Amino acid sequence: MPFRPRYTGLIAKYKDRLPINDDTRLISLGEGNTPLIRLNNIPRDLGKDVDIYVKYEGLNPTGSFKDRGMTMAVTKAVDEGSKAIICASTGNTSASAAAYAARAGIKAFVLIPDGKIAMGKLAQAIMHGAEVIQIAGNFDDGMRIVKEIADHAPVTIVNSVNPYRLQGQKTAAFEIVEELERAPDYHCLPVGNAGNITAHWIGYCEYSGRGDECLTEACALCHGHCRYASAVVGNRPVMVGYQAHGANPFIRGEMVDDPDTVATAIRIGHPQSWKQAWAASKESGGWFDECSDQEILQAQLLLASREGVFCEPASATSLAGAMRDIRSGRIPEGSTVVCTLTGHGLKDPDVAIRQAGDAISTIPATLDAVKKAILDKL
Ligand code: AN7
Repeated sequence: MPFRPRYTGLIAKYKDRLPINDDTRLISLGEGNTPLIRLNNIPRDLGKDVDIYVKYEGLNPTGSFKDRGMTMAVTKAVDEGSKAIICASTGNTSASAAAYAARAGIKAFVLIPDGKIAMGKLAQAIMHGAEVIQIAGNFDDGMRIVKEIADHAPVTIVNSVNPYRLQGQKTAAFEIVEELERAPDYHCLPVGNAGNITAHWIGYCEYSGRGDECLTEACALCHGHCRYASAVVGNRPVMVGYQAHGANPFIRGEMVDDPDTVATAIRIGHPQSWKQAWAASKESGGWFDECSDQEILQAQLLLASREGVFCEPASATSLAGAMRDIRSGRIPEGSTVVCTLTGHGLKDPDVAIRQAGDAISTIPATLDAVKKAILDKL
């Protein structure tokens, strides 16, 4: 056949592995199928023999990995007759919820922390017609309220406490295994609410399972009887989660009441998938560690300037941590490492310009001045 079938999103592709019926109306924007980019310059600069890949989830329809979970959550919400969805969000979940609600023709309510969300994400929620409710509190306050609201109003929660979200998000692990023809040795992710690290582990476990037996306690849906597990691949990665220093409950081993970091996406102190993420970490032989805001911003700039890949600050946490652990040898030479880049750099132009904007100055609009400017830099 001369043409390949049109890609129509991850539910269509993985419907045999998702809680979906053949006649379910799919709410999709063509999410998933994101590039797995092999880094060239950074491993060479590190002087280490490692293969580092970045899974560029910023290329999903709304610019973050949240779309993988949202297509599932909104598809199920509509299937179950829901007319409205709600989430608390540091920004990306609200952008995604707003877009998929628009697509489905239902209402989205999004609770965002006052003043602490990146401009691009706010613009998305507004443009997609969500009801934006700004609260004088942080993400964790919003989450607490949203979890109670379902008892008081006919709305479906689409935060990752909704188990369908993680089912959609697990497909990122499937894609990685299919491209590498094995699981990586290490998979590094930024951790906020801890849904994504949990979802990836569920995906890897399914692809390495032997049948109806579930290989992980991280999955809240199957209760030990995984319908989907099948031996696609023999290995599973070590799962490594990195947090921002100011929002580091997994490093402290307890909840953090006043989280703060430049990476506003992961400014979360009370992660909802606490137990599941610990299960993923322990079962895989992994660990959690933290990065300073400065390390995060340096990694973001390095990736953009040395590899041509622009991710948002929170996303760069995975690479910042991985580089440190590669340098120290905790991630040994010879390893294949995947870092998830959870969101696109254009989400948060303010932080980027604050960081790199000094490079711009104004000169006279003359040939001579421009010529001099170029020759000075060559
Ligand atoms: C870019 O949008 O929680 O550990 O409300 O936007 O699965 O929570 C965002 C989280 C990493 C952390 N990178 O993922 C929200 C929200 C980016 C993010 C995370 C988020 P989880």
